[in-house]
Amino acid sequence: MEKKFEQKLVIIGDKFCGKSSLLIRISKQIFSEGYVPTLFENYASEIESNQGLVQVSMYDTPGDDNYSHIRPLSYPDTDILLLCFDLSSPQSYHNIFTKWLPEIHGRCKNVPLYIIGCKLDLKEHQMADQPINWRVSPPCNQEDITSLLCQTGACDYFECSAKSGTNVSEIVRHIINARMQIYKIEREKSLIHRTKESIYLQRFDITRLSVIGTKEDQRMSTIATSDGMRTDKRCQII
Ligand SMILES: Nc1nc2c(ncn2[C@@H]2O[C@H](COP(=O)(O)OP(=O)(O)OP(=O)(O)O)[C@@H](O)[C@H]2O)c(=O)[nH]1
Ligand SMILES: [Mg+2]
Repeated sequence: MEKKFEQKLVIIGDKFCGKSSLLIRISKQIFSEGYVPTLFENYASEIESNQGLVQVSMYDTPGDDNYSHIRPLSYPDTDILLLCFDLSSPQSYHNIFTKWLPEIHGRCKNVPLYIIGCKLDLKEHQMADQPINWRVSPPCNQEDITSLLCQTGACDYFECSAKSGTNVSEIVRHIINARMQIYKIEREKSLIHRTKESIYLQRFDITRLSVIGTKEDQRMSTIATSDGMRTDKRCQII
């Protein structure tokens, strides 16, 4: 049977920015205009990656400040963190820096972070209609994206629309493939480490066997050092 990988994905960001809608689009391929504030909710999705099938458990969190004290319960053992904002809400972008990055600091160490601009359809609509007055605007070119990634430590920045579905599946596939690539490198590193360890142990055992086989009055004194084996000069048994 094909081996399934498991990944825990957690989504955070301001209330009403579109987190639940994005997870519902990913897991059920539907969109609803209605708004039901989230407390905690889980969704699941199976994604075909370059390393095989990945079972992604998606943890939806409340953006409401009233739940700031319980939201961190979702953070332990996170494999992927999505930090969302609403592309039609300057405040939600501003809050990435003032609220969300401070909240995850120290709680999600070494977890790949992605910044997601939600409601792309509204951005496109409003750009034509009445431009949004941003204090600090989200990136519009590769240079801006690089600067945002440097400031936040995020792996990447994407924009999508849960309503139209634009970019949603592409983003998910990209993120899961990137995560599985890291997993593959980590696994290869640990295999190399284990192989080195077993060579070390074999050498140690062989030396001990030869020690048993030597004459009673003489013995090799073998000293294991952290950087390998060192065979000392023959010494007398007392
Ligand atoms: N036009 C448009 N509206 C969206 C999109 N995504 C979400 N919405 C709407 O925005 C509102 C809030 O969406 P939610 O997904 O519930 O927001 P949330 O971030 O989960 O909010 P909390 O659970 O309170 O933290 C809802 O009315 C959605 O229908 C989108 O891509 N485009
Ligand atoms: Mg929600």
